[in-house]
Amino acid sequence: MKIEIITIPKEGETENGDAYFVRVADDGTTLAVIDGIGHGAEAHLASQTAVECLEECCGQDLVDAIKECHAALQSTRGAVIGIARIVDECIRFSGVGNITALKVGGGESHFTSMNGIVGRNLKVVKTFFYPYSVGDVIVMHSDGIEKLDITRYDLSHDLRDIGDAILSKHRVDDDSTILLAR
Ligand SMILES: [Mn+2]
Repeated sequence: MKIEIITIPKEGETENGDAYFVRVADDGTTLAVIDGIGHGAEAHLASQTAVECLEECCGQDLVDAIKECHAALQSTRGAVIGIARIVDECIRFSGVGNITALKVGGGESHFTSMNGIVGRNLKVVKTFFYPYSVGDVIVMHSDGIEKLDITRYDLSHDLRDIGDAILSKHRVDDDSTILLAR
């Protein structure tokens, strides 16, 4: 699986409040996009705390990983997190808050996230399951990218080029992260 991620801070900020996590292991490929609430240093601290937590705990069940992050982020302003794990022909997805995540291939499947903020306000966390076939493209992004209609892109192109094109067209005034995997 090829994975490309582009993440850039809000204009005028030196620290990025968005972050990502990737782990390729025998038990599957795990992809996460994290958006620390707000922007700047406090958002950066929140999202980096989540990355450090995932480095420790992401071999676990995804719901448990999010609960671990919730505990770790208590002293921060919190973050929204989407985590996908691809194992054989299945994608598992657990999300809290507004990380957009979808799969393209045989149509579009948008992954379901639950409401809440990790570290602040966590209610129900669930894992949803989606079929995965080789060649399908997984797209995940923060709310620093808006109004993206992925069907307008030729997903057979180089993923980095697609990511650059998406950022140039759909970036808004926030930290912005796009993750593409195929
Ligand atoms: Mn944001």
